[in-house]
Amino acid sequence: MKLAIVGATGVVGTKMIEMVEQYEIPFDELVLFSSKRSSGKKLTVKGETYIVQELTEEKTADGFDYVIMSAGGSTSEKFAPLFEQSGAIVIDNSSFWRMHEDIDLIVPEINAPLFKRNIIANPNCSTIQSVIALQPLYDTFGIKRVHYATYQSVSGSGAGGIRDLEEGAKGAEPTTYPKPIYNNVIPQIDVFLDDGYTKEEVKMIDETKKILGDDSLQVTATCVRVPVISSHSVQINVTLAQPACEEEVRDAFRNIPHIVLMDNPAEGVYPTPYEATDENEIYVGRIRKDPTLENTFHVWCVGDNILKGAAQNTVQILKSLIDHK
Ligand code: 11C
Repeated sequence: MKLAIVGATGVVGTKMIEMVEQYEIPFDELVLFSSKRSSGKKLTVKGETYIVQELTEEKTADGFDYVIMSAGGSTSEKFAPLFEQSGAIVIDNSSFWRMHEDIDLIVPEINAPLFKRNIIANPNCSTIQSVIALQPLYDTFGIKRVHYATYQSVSGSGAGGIRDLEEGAKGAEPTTYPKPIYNNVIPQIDVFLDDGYTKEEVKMIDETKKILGDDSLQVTATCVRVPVISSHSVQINVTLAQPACEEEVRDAFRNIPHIVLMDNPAEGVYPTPYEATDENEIYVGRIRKDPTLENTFHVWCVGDNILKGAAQNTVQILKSLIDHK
């Protein structure tokens, strides 16, 4: 099996390499690609040293079976179809392909690809952890409406976001964000659209419906950047399709291997980015009834945005394709 990792030197790419090792992806040949700027760097995978190569059009025809990409929308737009035409299955972490009608948008715990095309999209990080938390409720009670309020870490913006926070603490001006993120919160993630929503908010709304396969779902979102390095937090206000009590909602999260329920506020037990960072599971807690709306609950959800939100989900998709081949 010949595997390519595109964007190998980035924040997500380096975690993809760790995940390829952790999930024991059985490749015979591996090629690491980056932009021209990062080419020539040396990276170690499974004890072997690899020199990162610049991705060019010619190299997409080098007989790859699988390609995992995290190199931004324009790179994915151009190169994913070239790899696909050369016979590879591409799993892409950018936002470019996600909402195309013939492209699968996959969280392996929830849905499986239909393969109209051989490009599979990895969802947005804040969407992945949120749909992981919603799925048990969707399956048990049905869901009518969802309101997300996010508290997203700076690693979601890659190295530039981490730099803005760390250098901002020393007084530097921001270069990635429109305002300082150090000692601040910014209610803008990605660009504003004509209706006043941001692109990140629209991603969460559209991708949630696509992954759960339910266009009738009412979803809205406000996405906010906070001065945290790793792990996104999402406050989910969810209206169920049928009545339930708090304990039944809590029970829906029990015994699910990829979810950790931390919900005992009286003992100070609830999840924060501190607990979720570097962990593969999604954490939920602070479950309580919202008395202002019928059948409605608050669920607090925290997940490592670089792991399950990006690199881990991508490599889990790859593993499930290899396992079911
Ligand atoms: C953030 N969620 O935290 C974004 C990063 O569509 O893959 C991921 C952007 C995307 O800034």
